[in-house]
Amino acid sequence: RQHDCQVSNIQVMQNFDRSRYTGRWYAVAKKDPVGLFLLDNVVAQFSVDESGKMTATAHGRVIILNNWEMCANMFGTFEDTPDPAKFKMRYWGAASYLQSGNDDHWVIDTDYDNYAIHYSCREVDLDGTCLDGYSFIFSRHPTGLRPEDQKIVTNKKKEICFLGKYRRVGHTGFC
Ligand code: ODT
Repeated sequence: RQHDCQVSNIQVMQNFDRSRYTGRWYAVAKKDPVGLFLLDNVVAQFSVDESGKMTATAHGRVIILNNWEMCANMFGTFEDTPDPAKFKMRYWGAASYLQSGNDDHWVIDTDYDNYAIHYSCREVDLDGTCLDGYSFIFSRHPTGLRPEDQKIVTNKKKEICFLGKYRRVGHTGFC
């Protein structure tokens, strides 16, 4: 039952290989959570440390407090779970007034070289669907997804029940 929108039935990347996932990823689209934070110019950089743990940094344009626009520098550490494609992400900002938290971080699909689909449900509804979640579509290419990857990504957006809820994430050089 792949399209019943149950968070617990969402299929994630099989045999996820964190070392092949390292390096730079450009966000090309985002489904926002309630109280969105990262607006655009979002770039994530994943690493695997000497103990094998995944870590990441990210930056992006944000608007904080009274309409103050800035580039947020963010850090994340990832706690492993029994599923190699499902992590718990603890994150915080370089400045104390930036968001921090602990979110699920699932890798839905990736070919490691071109595209990746990230998913996080922050709040599961009583019926088992996602009440508040967010998702990033990443590309290795700052210019966006290759045409041949778009079909795959559209299908996955449908599987995670976020189809039609994404907006394009621009890269203007702000960060
Ligand atoms: O932007 C939002 O609305 C919610 C997302 C806030 C989390 C940002 C935390 C980034 C910490 C550094 C980790 C980078 C990895 C990013 C990959 C996917 C998105 C979190």
